[in-house]
Amino acid sequence: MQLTFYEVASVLKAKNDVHLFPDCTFRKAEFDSRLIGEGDLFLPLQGARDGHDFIATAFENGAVATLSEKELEGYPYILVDDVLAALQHLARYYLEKMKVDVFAVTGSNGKTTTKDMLAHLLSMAYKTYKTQGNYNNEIGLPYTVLHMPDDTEKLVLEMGQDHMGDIHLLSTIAQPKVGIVTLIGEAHLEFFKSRHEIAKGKLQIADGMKNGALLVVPADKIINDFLPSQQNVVRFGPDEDICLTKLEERKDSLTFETNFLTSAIDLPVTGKYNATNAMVATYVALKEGVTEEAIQKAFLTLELTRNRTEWKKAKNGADILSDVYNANPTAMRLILETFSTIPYNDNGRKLVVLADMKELGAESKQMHGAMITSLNPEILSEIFLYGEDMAALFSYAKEIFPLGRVHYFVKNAEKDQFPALVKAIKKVLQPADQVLIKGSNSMNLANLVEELENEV
Ligand code: IGM
Repeated sequence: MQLTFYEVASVLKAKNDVHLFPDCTFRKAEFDSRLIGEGDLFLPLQGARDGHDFIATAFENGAVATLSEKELEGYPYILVDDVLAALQHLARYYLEKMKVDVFAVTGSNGKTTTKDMLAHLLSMAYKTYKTQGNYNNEIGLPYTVLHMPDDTEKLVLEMGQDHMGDIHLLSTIAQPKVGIVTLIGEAHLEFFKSRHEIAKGKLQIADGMKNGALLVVPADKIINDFLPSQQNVVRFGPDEDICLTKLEERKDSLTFETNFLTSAIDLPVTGKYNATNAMVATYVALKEGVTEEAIQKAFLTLELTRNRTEWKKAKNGADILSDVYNANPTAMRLILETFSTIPYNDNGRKLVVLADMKELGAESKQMHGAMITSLNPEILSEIFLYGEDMAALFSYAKEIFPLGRVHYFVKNAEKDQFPALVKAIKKVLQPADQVLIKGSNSMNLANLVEELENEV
């Protein structure tokens, strides 16, 4: 990362005298103290817990400085009013300093695929970096910016929206050269009243874009009210500015032609929506000077990232909200709160399966127990807890949930009740139910999701 201590202090208008501390160049910036290494800047964000509680751990792990909203003794720090606002401000400054071109992708569906495709095509001609995992919110986006390699030329950023105004903020930080909206969906995970409101929120992608910049959007009429006049708007869809003119689908691949390419493109993935996503990525890559030949070649080696949080279907029809790769207290609380807010299926219930979050250190049991404030017995019908540290949450949950509605399963060096966990869920899961499944990767909940997909 090309940022020095004094530079960051000056950009953020530090409220303390940083010249009491030696200057240095930061290696990288992290908000999770577990990821801090030698030479890093710590960002104490407010998550499920206050990041300021982990400043000492960050320094033990090698941090050379931290941002802070409080005065500190004994550590080099930069005093700011609001660490999150500071992170966002720093990301904006860093993009300008590093002179990278930003490509922003949003949309209810297909944004991850389109981002991956565009980044892959651009990487044929440029040093390209992109959003990793689900780092597409007001924390993840600026974090992604600070994590781009020093030689990055093109940066492809995914922008997620949970609330009105989210995309406005992200676009203002990123100031994209190109904006892409993939689809205005019904997305049941979004806190929006109507498709019209969703469209309004997504079109805020133009808010940080310069006059004349390229904005690629679907032909969907719902966005007509929000089309900006200052940007170069290109619409995609049948008989629109850009469109598919031919589509051949096979078992595990597809071929398409468009109204702007001279030859056909082969893709090692299926689904018409993927042809559309690929067409949009191709259009933008061509505009950036990637050749048609390079694009054709690139698609043959495309690898798409799996969505970390995804909706799946159990064999009996129940909806599974699966998030089984990574866990920290903030992410677990966020998904519990989101899951609790979405509408029920007709006559359906909400069930929750939570497994241990790993590597939380000495306070781990306490942090697991604290999840109780995100478990509402009036909303959630049944709770399944799995793993050693989840025992702490079990002891609280059985106090507030009706008898028999909270189940606990052991997993330790001696004993693993995974088969009993699977059996218990299969016994109660009804076709109209929704079930949230969340825990650290090493808890192997991916196997549980697979079991439910195959047989209930
Ligand atoms: O939801 S997130 O994962 N997110 C990341 C950005 O992109 C979108 C999704 C997320 C967010 Cl939005 C915000 C925060 Cl602050 C994650 C975090 C986060 O990393 N939270 C963390 C904690 C909390 N609360 S990381 C972490 C804790 C690690 N920490 C425990 C608390 C380890 C630790 C344990 C014991 C100690 O004594 C010291 C450290």
